[in-house]
Amino acid sequence: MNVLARKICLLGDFAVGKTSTVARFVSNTFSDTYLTTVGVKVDTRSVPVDDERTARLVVWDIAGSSMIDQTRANYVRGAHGLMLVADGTRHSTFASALDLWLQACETCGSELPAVLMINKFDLADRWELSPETLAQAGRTLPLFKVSAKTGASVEEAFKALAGKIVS
Ligand code: G3D
Repeated sequence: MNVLARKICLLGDFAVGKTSTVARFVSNTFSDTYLTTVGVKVDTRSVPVDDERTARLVVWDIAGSSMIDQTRANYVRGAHGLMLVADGTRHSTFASALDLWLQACETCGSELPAVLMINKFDLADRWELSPETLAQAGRTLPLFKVSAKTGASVEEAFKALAGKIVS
């Protein structure tokens, strides 16, 4: 089995659920107790990509509030892919996720593969994103409606990114 290490960076506004989606993916847990990420947290999990290859995802999660330009540049440098995270209940976080993607690509000087997770699908009745907005974004990049709380589609989103950056 060929094991390929790949760096993934989480990008998204404060409190969209970056830390929660990583915890769901890495250890299948969810905590309601809010603990702000301080600095950078790095977790890993391996996922099979096909019969011959496994991606060892090294997942970087950074505190949004400390994301000054230089920090962000260091954070995304060397990334193979980006997990963009928005909160479906806050429309502004959607535009931010796409902006952060463009800024990261500028920093790295190339278009980084990305997947967009719209988190908090368990609160779908409070979502502020229209089906048209979601459909349009889905034509630009793979989009998953996820819930770190219930676990819905979190695994699928990370596996989709793994497939993108290994293929
Ligand atoms: P961040 O790492 O992007 O800053 P966090 O975000 O993962 O710390 O999550 C921010 C808040 O959103 C937390 O709530 C967390 O429990 C909540 N949250 C994360 N994912 C989900 C989800 O899928 N559904 C719901 N309903 N809530 C979620 P608090 O209340 O502690 O601020």
